[in-house]
Parts: sequence; structure tokens; C-alpha cells
Amino acid sequence: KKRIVSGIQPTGSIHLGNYLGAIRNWVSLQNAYDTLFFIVDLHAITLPYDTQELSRTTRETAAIYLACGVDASEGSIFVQSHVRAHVELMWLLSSATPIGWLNKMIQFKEKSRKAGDENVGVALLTYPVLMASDILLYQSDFVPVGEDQKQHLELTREIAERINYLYGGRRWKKLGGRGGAIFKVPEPLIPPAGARVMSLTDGFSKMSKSAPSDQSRINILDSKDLIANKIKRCKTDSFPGLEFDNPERPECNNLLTIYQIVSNKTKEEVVQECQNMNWGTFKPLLTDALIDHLHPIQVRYEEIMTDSGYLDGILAEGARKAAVIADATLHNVYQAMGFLRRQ
Ligand code: AQP
Repeated sequence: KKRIVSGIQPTGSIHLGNYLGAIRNWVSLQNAYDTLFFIVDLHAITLPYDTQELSRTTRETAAIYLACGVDASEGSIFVQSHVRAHVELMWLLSSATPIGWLNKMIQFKEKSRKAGDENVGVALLTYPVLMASDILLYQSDFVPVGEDQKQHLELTREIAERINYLYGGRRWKKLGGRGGAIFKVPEPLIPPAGARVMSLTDGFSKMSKSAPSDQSRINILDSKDLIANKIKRCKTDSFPGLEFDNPERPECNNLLTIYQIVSNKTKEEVVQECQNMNWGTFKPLLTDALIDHLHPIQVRYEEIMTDSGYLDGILAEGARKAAVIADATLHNVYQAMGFLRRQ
């Protein structure tokens, strides 16, 4: 089986964007691929964060993966910091990553501008090298990525090619390797359309964990009342009827798309059903569809959280399985780069 890896940062509550743009796709891919899904806690400290919250959100995120149907018996679910090789490989990769490549990263430019100089640590700049490590350690074939992560995956590919060029090939064969590549160069797996969920308060920005207003997102664990309230107050427009794909109506497109996905309908069905509606009729429909979709996930989440031994066991087993693959890659890289072998 081909392998895919992916992860989410435990930087806040997991929301509909993370679910529809990432977790739900993982679930549909997990039978066809060998999968490793992790909670990327080391990435969550690149901007100032709350130490009390980090472990709580890490467990919450892991439980949400399971509640949404990610299957730990087929693939591995684990916490990034539990597999030491991620940070170790990152150091080796960073020696072959020109600073100029990192300076070009749009996310770095945006996040550092927003955070202000005092809050920008070196880790924010080197974050994509850790991401490259997360992917290359597992010799992944594919990485499911949204639009915003495409540039980082391209960087991962460039780092892999550079290491393969510098330390792979004949030189690597002489050292006892198989010759050829040290790393597999991963390909992006672009999720199906409609996967970019926008903010409820601004149809031009994506729904995000770190947006200051909780009104801007539907969290997977939001109560029925909270969901109803957020939909009631979300931004709409004053055009007649409802329609997809009108660039002047980003909120309308977003809400219809969310409705389409959570109610499991086709776009045509939603057009037929909703084109002549007004917001007053559509909003309760969307609210009910969201509540119905999220309810079973929330019930499973509660079950998982009441048995902490179960979750701990899955994360421990996931880290153990992941470390076997990661350590083998790391060992090869050390050898290829000429380090003295530990006896
Ligand atoms: N709005 C979104 N629509 C579709 N997919 C989304 N993802 C995030 N937001 C949306 C996908 O979720 C995965 C996890 O992303 P991440 O935790 O690495 O960080 P992010 O992409 O930056 O997500 P957030 O929620 O906006 O977090 P913060 O606010 O911490 O930066 C990715 O697969 C992403 O594509």
C-alpha cells in the first residue's frame, strides 16, 4: 500500500474546517492507504501559547480524530513529540536547507507580521523544516494538503531532493545503502473541491482555530445551542435567493457548501432545494443538518474521553509503531551523512 501522513496542530478547538478539509478525507483514504495521522504538538509552540492548554488540546485533538472515525487499528495515531526522531531529523535537514528558501514562505511572512517581532522565534521560520521531517521520516508517498500548505510541501520535496543529491546515489551505496534515494519525494494529494471552509463572520477568510472570535467558527464539540446561535448570527447578504459560486456572495457559497457536505447531498440537489429560499428558512435547515452530523461524533468523543486508559493506549501504540519506521529512516540518514555509527 502507498503511504500517507498528515497532522493537525493542537492550537485550539478543532473546527468544521479541520474536519471537512482534513479529518473527513483521512477517513475516506484510510482503507486504501497505509496511514499515519499525528497531532503536531511541536508545531503548536511556534507562536506564544498556553502551557496549561497544550496537553489538554493534544488529547482532545486525538480523541476527535478517533470520534470522527480515524481507525487506529489500521494506521497509527500518535503525538509528534512522542517520536523523538522528528526533531532529530529536522536538525539534519536544516543543515541542507538554505535560509533563503525559508524566507520565501508566505505563511512565515504573514504569521510573523501578525505576531510582531518580539513574538517571532526562530521556530516560526524553521517550522517547514520540521514539517519536512514529519513527512520524510515515514517515506510517505502522498500528503493530503490544502491550498495553504502547498508551498510547504513543495519545500519538503526540494529538501528531499537536495539530501538525495548531496548524500544519496553512489556515495550512499558505497556506505552500504541501497543506492539511489535516501528519501522518497512525496506528492501532494489535493482534497476534493469545497474543502476550504470560510469564516462565519467573513466569507473571505478561512475558518481558523486562532481567529480571535469564536463566533467565526463551528467547533466540532460545540453544543446544539451554540451551533444554533452561531448560525443565527453568522454573516449573510441581502441578495434575493441563495446561490453557489457568486464571487460577490462568499458567505452564501460557504454556507451552502457546508450544508451540502454535512447533509450528504449533491450540489444540484442543494440548488434545487435552496435556490428560492431566504436566510430565515435556510438557517434553521443548516443548523439542524450541522447538529445531526456532529451529534454522533460528539457522543463518541464523550465515550472516548471517559476512558482515559483507552486513549493513552492508542497513542502509546501509535508512537511505538511510528518510531519503528522513523528510527530506520533516521539511522539511514545518519549513515549516509557520514556520522560515526553507534555500537
Ligand atoms: N478553513 C479550513 N478549511 C479547510 N481545511 C482547513 N484546514 C484548516 N482550516 C481549514 C485544514 O486542517 C488541517 C490542520 O491544519 P493545522 O492545524 O496545521 O493549521 P491550519 O491549517 O493553520 O488550521 P487553523 O485551524 O487555521 O489553525 P491555526 O489557526 O492554528 O493556524 C490542514 O490539513 C488544513 O488544510
